[in-house]
Amino acid sequence: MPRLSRRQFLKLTAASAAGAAVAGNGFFIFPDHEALAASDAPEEVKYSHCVMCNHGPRCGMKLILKEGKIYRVEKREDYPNTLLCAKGIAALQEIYEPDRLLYPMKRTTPKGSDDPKWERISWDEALETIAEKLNAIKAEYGAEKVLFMTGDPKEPRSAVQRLAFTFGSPNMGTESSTCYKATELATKLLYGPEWFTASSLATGSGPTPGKTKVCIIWGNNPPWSSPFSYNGMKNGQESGTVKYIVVDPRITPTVHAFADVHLQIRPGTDGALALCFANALIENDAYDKDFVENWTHGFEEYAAYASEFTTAKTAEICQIPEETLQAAIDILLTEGSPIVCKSSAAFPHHTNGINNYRAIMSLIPLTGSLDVPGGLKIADEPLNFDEWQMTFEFARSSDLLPELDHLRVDREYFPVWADTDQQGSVQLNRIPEYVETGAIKACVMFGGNAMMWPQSHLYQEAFQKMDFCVAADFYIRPWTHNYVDMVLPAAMSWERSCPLTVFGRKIFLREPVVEPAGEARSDYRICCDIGTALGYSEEFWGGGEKSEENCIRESLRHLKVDTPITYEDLKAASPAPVEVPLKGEPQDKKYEKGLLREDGQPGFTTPTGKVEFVSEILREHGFDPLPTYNEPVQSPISTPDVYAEYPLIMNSGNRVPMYTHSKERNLPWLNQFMPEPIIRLNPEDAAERELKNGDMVKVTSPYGELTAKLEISVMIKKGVIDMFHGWEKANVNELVSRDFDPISGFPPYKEGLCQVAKA
Ligand SMILES: Nc1nc2c(c(=O)[nH]1)N[C@H]1C(S)=C(S)[C@@H](COP(=O)(O)OP(=O)(O)OC[C@H]3O[C@@H](n4cnc5c(=O)[nH]c(N)nc54)[C@H](O)[C@@H]3O)O[C@H]1N2
Ligand SMILES: Nc1nc2c(c(=O)[nH]1)N[C@H]1C(S)=C(S)[C@@H](COP(=O)(O)OP(=O)(O)OC[C@H]3O[C@@H](n4cnc5c(=O)[nH]c(N)nc54)[C@H](O)[C@@H]3O)O[C@H]1N2
Ligand code: SF4
Ligand SMILES: [Mo]
Repeated sequence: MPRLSRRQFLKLTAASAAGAAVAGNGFFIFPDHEALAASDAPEEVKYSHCVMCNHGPRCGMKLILKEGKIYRVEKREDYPNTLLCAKGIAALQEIYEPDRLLYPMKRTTPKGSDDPKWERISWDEALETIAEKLNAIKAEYGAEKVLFMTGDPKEPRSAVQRLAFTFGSPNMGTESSTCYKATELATKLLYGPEWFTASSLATGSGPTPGKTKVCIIWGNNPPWSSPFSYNGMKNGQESGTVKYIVVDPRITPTVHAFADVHLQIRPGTDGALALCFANALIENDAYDKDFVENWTHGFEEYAAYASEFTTAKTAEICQIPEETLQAAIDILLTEGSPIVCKSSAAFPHHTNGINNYRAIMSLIPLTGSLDVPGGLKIADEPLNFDEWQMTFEFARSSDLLPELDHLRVDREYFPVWADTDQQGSVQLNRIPEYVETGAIKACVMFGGNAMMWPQSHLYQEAFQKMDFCVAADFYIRPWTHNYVDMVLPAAMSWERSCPLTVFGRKIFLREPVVEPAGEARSDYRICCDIGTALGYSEEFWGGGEKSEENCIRESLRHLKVDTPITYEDLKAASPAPVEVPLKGEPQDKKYEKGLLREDGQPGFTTPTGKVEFVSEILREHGFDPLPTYNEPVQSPISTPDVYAEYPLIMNSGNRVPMYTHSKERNLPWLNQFMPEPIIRLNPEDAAERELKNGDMVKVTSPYGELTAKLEISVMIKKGVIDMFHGWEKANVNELVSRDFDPISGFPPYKEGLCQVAKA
């Protein structure tokens, strides 16, 4: 323990109680920290947000500085989150990490060679080169040949959209090609493509104390994946009036904390389970006839199809004991409605993902739980911020995108996705095909990660084959950047002020707390600098140091509110937010009042104006319009021959508390908890293979293999493996197939087959 005065020590430990628990390697993260802590220099307090789990500006942080350096982080007072998690506390190590990328770099060896031999260049040279390359591609082939993309960092998205659409390319995509967007697509098919209806319903919600009767949690583990939403769910539970059904192949902390009944389901079969619930509700007359009659489309067809999913048949499909399934059904029948379904952005990682999720979300209208107190609420009078916290008009998805829409590169592969997307998020999962066919020739990426995709090497090869590829990141990540031409240093959360932070109707200005490291620039500034270099000086205010402020001003200029809110208003209120009041009272059953449609008519924005149990959009695209249950493309039932050789189901990418995807393994405060890749097996599966805890094992699938350390755990269902993604030396995505869900284009990360043996 470094020497501290008693006063300083108490302050430090009290402030970071959670930090003390995780900070096994000591508190200090750069050499002068110890001196800083001990010094009598005055403390400065500043406020910001944490983005360590990529949720955009999220948990509020109070930062304590001395001599311009942050030496302590705490939870921000009066802010809607709990204590900081281990990753939030370790953000201090991330910002002062010695390996950060500090300058623009260009490769000096041809793409394809193992070592790019990076060479430092000036920002001027970087921007000139980028402009020259992109403008040349635009002149010769068209602007749409340039792909703009972001990886999991949500913050840069609006600025990257503005850049792409101003340049003339509709081809801007995000990592939500594997995340949130499929839950949103499924809800669009049910409730209508209007953005705010779909986005406020997409991942469901937790229960309202005293009002909700049943909460069904489908494949979501918030204690580890989003501690801030876990607390909201806990409040519902403490009211004592809500019953919980948890559906998960693993016995997670969520199961421990909530489940009245836990359905330990076979991965990928949730659609069958949801149809079985629907059947039970319909057969027992326990559904909302009034809502169904007046506000839904296709009920007869849906009910007839659901009737195939008897308890006995469903128990067999889902590999759940019939009596446990019956116990869940009994809860639904005896408790009544409203019910809520809570799921996650990562839920539809299946070949039948959209339809499974449609079947789940159909339970909401069936039980009359839509937009009623205690049910699944549609946002009241949403502000016109996009999902990434700047206005649509700022992102220019409202004015420029419609003109460019016909040039989208994804429509030929995933037309339902392309046709229902108004924000401008092309489906990225076919990047290798886009490059192979010449549809894409260059890429500008912010926080991209080739390891996020199944058969990752194909994406690495695609970046390599492009005429030009530039990536902005905090670090040089060889697994992606070895395949690009240039890297740009990005400023971290505490070094930047964009985007705005928006919670409901509260808007916070986030002011930078410290200077960016080296020559790092914020993603918003990088977009403005590139835009200006490309020749769009007016649209990007000439780039430069005032870029972020200019972006915020432009975003606020378009905010649809009665009294305009200015940058100065936000600055005067900071660190407190400016709150935009609702016009009048919150409304229930907005569909009855014409509040969901632009034409002011009652109903929904679907083709029939009703909630569609059978989807007319899907029918028009040649798909079965029902929320059909299809077996995973590879499974014990659909491919028994593959199953004979690979008898374990691959459940990959379930979140761990200490890492976010491929990030944070370089931070000692986090790395100590999981220093190497592990794979979990149920004790019976391990015993059958004569494996012991800690053995190094080889995991093989028809597509690839890897080596990891075995952890034997009752947490995982027999017959299924559990492995986290994002490990460079054991990338589970090399084992995952590219059998995409034909509606969403999502990869089957959480199904597929594999085998485990001693290495
Ligand atoms: N097998 C399997 N694969 C999966 C999943 C799964 O469950 N299983 N989940 C999928 C899902 S849901 C997701 S969201 C994706 C994850 O998407 P990824 O893009 O793989 O996420 P990360 O590994 O966090 O990589 C983000 C990169 O961005 C950089 N970065 C972080 N913040 C910023 C920033 O603000 N600006 C810039 N310029 N760079 C930044 C980081 O340093 C890192 O290199 O993975 C998908 N892949
Ligand atoms: N610490 C940390 N937090 C994160 C992230 C991170 O990488 N690390 N990533 C962020 C991102 S981008 C996302 S999308 C969210 C994801 O948030 P969550 O979806 O809550 O992620 P998980 O914790 O993996 O929970 C998914 C659960 O689904 C279960 N499951 C797997 N297959 C099936 C199935 O077929 N049916 C059912 N019913 N359950 C299944 C898994 O066993 C697992 O317990 O987390 C976010 N938060
Ligand atoms: S849950 Fe943890 S990592 Fe995520 S924003 Fe909050 S403190 Fe940061
Ligand atoms: Mo995600």
